[in-house]
Amino acid sequence: MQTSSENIFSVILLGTSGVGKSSIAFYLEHGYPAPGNIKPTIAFGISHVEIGSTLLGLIDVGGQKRFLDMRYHERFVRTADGIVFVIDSSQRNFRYDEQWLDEALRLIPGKIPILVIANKQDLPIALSPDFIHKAFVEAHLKEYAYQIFGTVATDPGGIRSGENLEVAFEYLVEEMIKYRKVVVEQTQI
Ligand SMILES: Nc1nc2c(ncn2[C@@H]2O[C@H](COP(=O)(O)OP(=O)(O)OP(=O)(O)O)[C@@H](O)[C@H]2O)c(=O)[nH]1
Ligand SMILES: [Mg+2]
Repeated sequence: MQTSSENIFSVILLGTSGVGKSSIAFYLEHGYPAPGNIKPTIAFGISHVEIGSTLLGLIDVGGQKRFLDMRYHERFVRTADGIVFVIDSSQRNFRYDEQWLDEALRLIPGKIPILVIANKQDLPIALSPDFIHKAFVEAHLKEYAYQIFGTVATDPGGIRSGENLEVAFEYLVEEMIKYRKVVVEQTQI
C-alpha cells in the first residue's frame, strides 16, 4: 500500500471493560477473530489496520474502572482523527457507557467523526442498534457526525465473526477524509 500522511489516520476505541474493543481491533488487524481467552487491556494497545488505501493507527484503551478517568486517554482523544465508541448490546444498564461518552466528548476538539458500535449482536438478548441509539446515544451525539452499526467481533461458532466491522470502519474512514478536507480548507482561508 502507498502511504503518505494524507491517508494515515489516528482512531481511538473507547468504551467500558468487556464490550469487545480489543476483539474488534484484533479482527480488523488480522482478518480473523481474536482467541476467546483475550485478556482485559492494561492501559492501551495499538493496532495497524488497512481499510482500502487508508492506514489506521487504532488505539485500544483499557476500559476497566481504574482507567475510567479520562486523564489516562486524554492525549489520544485530543489528537484523534476519529472516535469509535463501543457498547455491549447485551447489557441492560448503560450508566457507565454514558459516563465514558460524556467524559470523552468533553475532550474532543471540534466535531470529529464518531462511529458507534453496538457489538455482540450474536447474543440472543442483544438489544438492536436502533434501540440503543434511542436509549442514550442520540441524546449525547446530536451535534456530531456519527452513525451506529451493529457488529459481531467474535462468535464462538465463527459464523458471524467480523460481521459489519469493515462496513462500519469504511463509514468512519469516509467521514474522516471529508472532515480532514474541511479542516485543511479552513486553515487555508
Ligand atoms: N458473543 C460475543 N462475545 C464477544 C464479542 N466481542 C467480544 N466478545 C467477548 O467479550 C469479552 C471481552 O472482549 P475484549 O475485546 O477483551 O473487551 P474490551 O472492550 O477490550 O475490554 P477491556 O480491555 O477490559 O476494556 C471476550 O471474552 C470476547 O471474546 C461479540 O461480538 N460477541
Ligand atoms: Mg481490551
